[in-house]
Amino acid sequence: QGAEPVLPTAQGGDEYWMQKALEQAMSAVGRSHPNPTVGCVIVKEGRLLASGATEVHGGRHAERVAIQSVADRSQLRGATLYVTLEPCSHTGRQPPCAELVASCGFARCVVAVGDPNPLVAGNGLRRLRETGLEIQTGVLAQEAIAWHLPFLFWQLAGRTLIAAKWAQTLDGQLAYDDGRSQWISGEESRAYTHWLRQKYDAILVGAGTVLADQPALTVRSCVEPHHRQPVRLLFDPAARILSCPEGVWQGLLERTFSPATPTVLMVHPSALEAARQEPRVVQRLERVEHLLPLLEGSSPAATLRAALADPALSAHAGRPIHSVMVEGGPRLLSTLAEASVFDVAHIFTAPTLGGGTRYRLQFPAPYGTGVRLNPMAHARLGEDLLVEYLYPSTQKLL
Ligand code: AOF
Ligand code: ZN
Repeated sequence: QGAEPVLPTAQGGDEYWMQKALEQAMSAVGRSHPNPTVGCVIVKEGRLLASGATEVHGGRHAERVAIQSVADRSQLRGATLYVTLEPCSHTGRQPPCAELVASCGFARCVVAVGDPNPLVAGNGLRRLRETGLEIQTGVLAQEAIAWHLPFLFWQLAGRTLIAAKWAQTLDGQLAYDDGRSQWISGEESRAYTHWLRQKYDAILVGAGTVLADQPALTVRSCVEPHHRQPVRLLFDPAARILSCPEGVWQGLLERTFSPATPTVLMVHPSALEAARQEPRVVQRLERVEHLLPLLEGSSPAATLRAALADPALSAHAGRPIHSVMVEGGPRLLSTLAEASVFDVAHIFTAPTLGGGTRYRLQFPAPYGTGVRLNPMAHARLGEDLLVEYLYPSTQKLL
């Protein structure tokens, strides 16, 4: 902590310290769900005094962690508290943070975004203002919204957030024409993807990707500590996965259906019945622990939405599914993009000209024009550029 630079606590310094609070939250990714992972830092005379992030679900909130880490509470007098989400004002599994913050004698409290939870919704800030504390809101609000999006979206829209994630070349290829996709983005982007998977309750891929890659879809090679594996969802309305060649099936058992985390196979019941005519499919089904029947007769988009709202999904997953990240491939991404199913997109662009035509997003433009997305946060990852975009309908909610 001695290495922290001394910065003025006004304006420019606010962004610097809120960035630190966001980093606190991001390093605790996946730990507190379905409670949002909030970050907090306490700064006095331009120096970092304490920091904290939300503990496991039901555990202490970020503000309490940071405040309680300071042995001599008198040090908090006149300090500034930075927090990525409005301090709560209700008694849940934890006592209200606003009361605790109000009792410490802080000079200022800087908040990135409000908490839309109806139990809080401005009451935390109101409580703090009553005590005469100087409050500043909206510092790094876009970044905080991007970070807290799964929680904010669940509170505001009341349904599962659907995020898209893909890596592409400069000319929009998701794989080279020879089918290779794993070398488009660099090592840093791939490590970031692994880390990002923890932010979502589930990862979803289509049958094409499953059959081509037999992906593990787990959190592995990331630098930050990791706290959870997302549930794996295989979207296979036509029940193609169960009829694959034996070598592919063995790869699937080893990786895609590994015991690391539940894998839910989503199929149309009629397609499953047809596939069952093959004796090996019946045998293979014994190895599939989680099978979710999909609604028949609707578009893929409507089918997916219905499946995500099905309570049977959470039962299979062993956790509430408030957010899902769709990782491809190009066919499924195109189908869902055409139907405007996505709420947010994480798009990695590598400095490569692919020059191919086979693996790209392809769908008729709505009304002949495209959809304009709103860039919320960006990062340079090695030579790649990551931009996180909000869809217009998501933007309207916030
Ligand atoms: C904060 N700081 O770090 C977080 C907050 O059941 P509880 O007591 O854990 O409360 C959960 C609610 O508290 C959650 O829905 C959200 O509104 C807020 N989360 N608030 O002041 C935190 N994680
Ligand atoms: Zn709280």
